[in-house]
Amino acid sequence: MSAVNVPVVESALLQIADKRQIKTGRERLAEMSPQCGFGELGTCCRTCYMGPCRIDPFGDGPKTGVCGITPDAMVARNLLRETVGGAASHVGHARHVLLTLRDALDKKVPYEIKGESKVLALAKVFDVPTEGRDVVAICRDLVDIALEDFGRQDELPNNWLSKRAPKIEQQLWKDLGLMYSNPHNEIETAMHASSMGNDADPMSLMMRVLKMSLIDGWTGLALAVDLQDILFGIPEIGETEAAVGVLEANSVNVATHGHNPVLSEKILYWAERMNEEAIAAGAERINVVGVCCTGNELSMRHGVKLAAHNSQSELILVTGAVDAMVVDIQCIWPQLAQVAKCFDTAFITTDPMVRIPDARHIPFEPQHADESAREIVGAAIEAFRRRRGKPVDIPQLKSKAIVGLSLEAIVGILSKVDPVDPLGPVIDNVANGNIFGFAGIVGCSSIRFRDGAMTEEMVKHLLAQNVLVVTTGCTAHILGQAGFLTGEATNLYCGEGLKAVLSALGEAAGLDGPLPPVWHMGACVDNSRVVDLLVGVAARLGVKVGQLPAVGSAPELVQEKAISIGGSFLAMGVSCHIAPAPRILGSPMVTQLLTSDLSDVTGAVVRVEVQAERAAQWMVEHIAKKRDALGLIT
Ligand code: XCC
Ligand code: SF4
Repeated sequence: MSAVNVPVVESALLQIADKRQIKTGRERLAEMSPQCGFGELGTCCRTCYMGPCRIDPFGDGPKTGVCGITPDAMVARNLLRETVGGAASHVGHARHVLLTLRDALDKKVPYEIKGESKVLALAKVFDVPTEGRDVVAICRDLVDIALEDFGRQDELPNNWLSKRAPKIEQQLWKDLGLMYSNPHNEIETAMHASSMGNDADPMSLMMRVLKMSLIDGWTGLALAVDLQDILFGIPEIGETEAAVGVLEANSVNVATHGHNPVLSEKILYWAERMNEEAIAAGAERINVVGVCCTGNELSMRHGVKLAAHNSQSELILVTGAVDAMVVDIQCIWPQLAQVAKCFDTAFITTDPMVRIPDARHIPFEPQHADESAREIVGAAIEAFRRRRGKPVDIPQLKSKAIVGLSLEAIVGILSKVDPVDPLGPVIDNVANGNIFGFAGIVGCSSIRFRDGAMTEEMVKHLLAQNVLVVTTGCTAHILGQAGFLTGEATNLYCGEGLKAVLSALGEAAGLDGPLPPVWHMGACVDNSRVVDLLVGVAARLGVKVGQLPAVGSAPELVQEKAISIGGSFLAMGVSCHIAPAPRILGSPMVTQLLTSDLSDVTGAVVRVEVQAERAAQWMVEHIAKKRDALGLIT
């Protein structure tokens, strides 16, 4: 079943699954095909019980829903609900971290402030006085500001938007009516407006999509990341390894999966302290590895090894070597519980929102974080006891990976080249074309694209043309496994200009070789770090973010969250490539807006392209246009 160019890790794991007769997502996808054409076009509506209604925009069938709604409005309304799903996920994540931080300050939960410098940096942004005050007091003010953002009922804009986002763009958003107050009110309003018999104007609905995306970007991503940095520290550059070969046959392997480091940080903490118990059970040690975004969080801050991206989450279980897979929220396939049952693997859910039949549920609340984490690590040791002596099948495949490139870490490296004007050398190299431009390649891993190695192929083309790549999310796992997060990749794939810059930076950073050509900036929420980087470069150049020679891409779209993140880039003026097509093609109006007319509104467009080389080529051409407009050499 495996095509020739299936990435080697998947190919090895699929063979094991095949041998053990375990069905995988690829087979379920094949059984599901052909998938629903109305759904793909976005012209299927189930909003009320006169429906479901479906419109074939290309055939002779009905041209509106039973209620008379047009395909344009139907598509926009469906897209809005996807964006709400994404924003609700990120805002919920941020709020959980916020409440944990609040309780930490009152010593009600066993967490403390590890990122003092972040507290001070944010105090500046939010005009919180620092003179003669201790860090807890300053942090309390920040927490109050964030809490107020969740409660405000008036028209005042949300603080995390108005104080954290760049001012020029805010003026545009104000003019477009996109400024928001309380994210919960807005989510309610969006669900209300998109329920039966409300907003039926596609343009109005699309503005709601952009507004919801801003909520995702600022009260979701930025807030979550800012507060996580306060609680767990700002990531620093470090080295780790990626791919299934990081599992160890004779160790207690604990795979942390999900998104929220409030859980995984504690698992790691206790795993380090329970090694003796593991050794008593016959193991060499406890080996915590990371899956998906919480894996990225741990690798960014602690160099924890990266075991699998989302579409490999079931595949690493077929090794039989994962003793516990512990999950928090988002992107958890229910199938994992079924695969775990075939082995001694303890599949452990922890969040009341994520209950999965056949999973073991160990509730994790920050108040009892230590007890729960100990119980979870204990369950992993127990599972190892059961597994001990049985054969496991771990493909010995892994790559080195440099991680931890937070904005602060990047500025730290650049400061060694120019302490007074850290961004100066970057700007010079953009101007002379050594760095042709920037691409944020982010988002999920999709079995619909894995077999063609969509992401890896795109990145090769971009690097050859001197485009510096930053990455987050499951894309970072993909690129890590393929070796792109190493200095060798710089020598292997980059054009001469980019190679020269990265070699100089590698030396400045004290690395043996060049800096990698792909910078791992974290989990999906850490796309706010990408935004902060772009905002910093734009400010230094005195231009708008949308004028930068920069472009985004989600080459293997899976989650609603990727839609709302993409929307927040579009609102900033950053154009985005995406594959597969979002569910908009059934609406001529929405398609025209996103692929073209939006450039007159925010300056950005969406480009759908499922072929890697063509996608990369579009990105390079887009960057070239931006360079032209800035009068830079192309
Ligand atoms: Fe989920 Fe974040 Fe997508 Fe991976 S990249 S499939 S969202 S885990 Ni965030
Ligand atoms: Fe059909 Fe309109 Fe009801 Fe949607 S809201 S299901 S289009 S009648």
